[in-house]
Amino acid sequence: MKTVLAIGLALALVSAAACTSAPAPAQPSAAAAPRAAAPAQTPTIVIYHAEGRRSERVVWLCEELGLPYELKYRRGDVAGSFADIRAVNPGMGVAPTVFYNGERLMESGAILQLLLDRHGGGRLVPAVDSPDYPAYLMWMHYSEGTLAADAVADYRVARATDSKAPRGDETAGQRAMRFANDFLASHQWFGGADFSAADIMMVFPVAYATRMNVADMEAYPNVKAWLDRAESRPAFKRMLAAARPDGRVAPPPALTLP
Ligand SMILES: N[C@@H](CCC(=O)N[C@@H](CS)C(=O)NCC(=O)O)C(=O)O
Repeated sequence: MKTVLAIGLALALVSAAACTSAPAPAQPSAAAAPRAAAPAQTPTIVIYHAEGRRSERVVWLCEELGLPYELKYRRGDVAGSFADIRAVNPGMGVAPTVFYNGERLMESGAILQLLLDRHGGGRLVPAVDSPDYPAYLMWMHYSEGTLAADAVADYRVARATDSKAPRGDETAGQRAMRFANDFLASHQWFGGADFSAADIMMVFPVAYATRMNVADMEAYPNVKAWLDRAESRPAFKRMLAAARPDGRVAPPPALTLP
């Protein structure tokens, strides 16, 4: 099994933790002060991954935040990677499966939220009271709850019939792409003004819908421009180098174009 250990900013984080762990002098007014969450220690993060799959979101976020992680997958062998995932997560062998301080977790959106809440320090999330926050939250969930769900359903229906790309009336997956494209007509990013975790969540289903020929990227120019911006980030490129060094491996077959 290929194991990649990304150390990123581990040393910086460790030294920062060391600085904050020194005993603080007692504060007489501490009882009256609002309680802030204690800075989280550098966690151990083990990401069970398969190339080109949703586990890339967790790798990308760790790269953005400079969090150290251990990446487990079999390079060039997606079936083998999934066999390893099932060995550690027999009840739900999906990518990502992540061990966070030894606790087994799945659902990429929840894993991203946990890492941001505990280790993000406010990065990649708009402030809760900012105008961008409601849309940020919507797109965080839309990525799996609407776009991925609808695009995958379109794909499966087509595969179960003639394996041809949808033509004629707009499908649910295409509607979900159009709604995203409309939002991006007036916003740079899905989190509003700045790149955020919502963008990390949205890349997978957008890439899936367009690569599988569920939707034609040319019909969604704002999404196309956004994807170029997102994928040009240095952390995305570091993710690719660590998690997809040979490109996509064993992707599902695309639907045939008319
Ligand atoms: N909603 C989950 C979906 C996880 C998921 O279905 N991952 C795919 C790979 S992209 C998978 O493991 N498929 C294999 C299977 O369902 O058996 C998440 O966002 O983490």
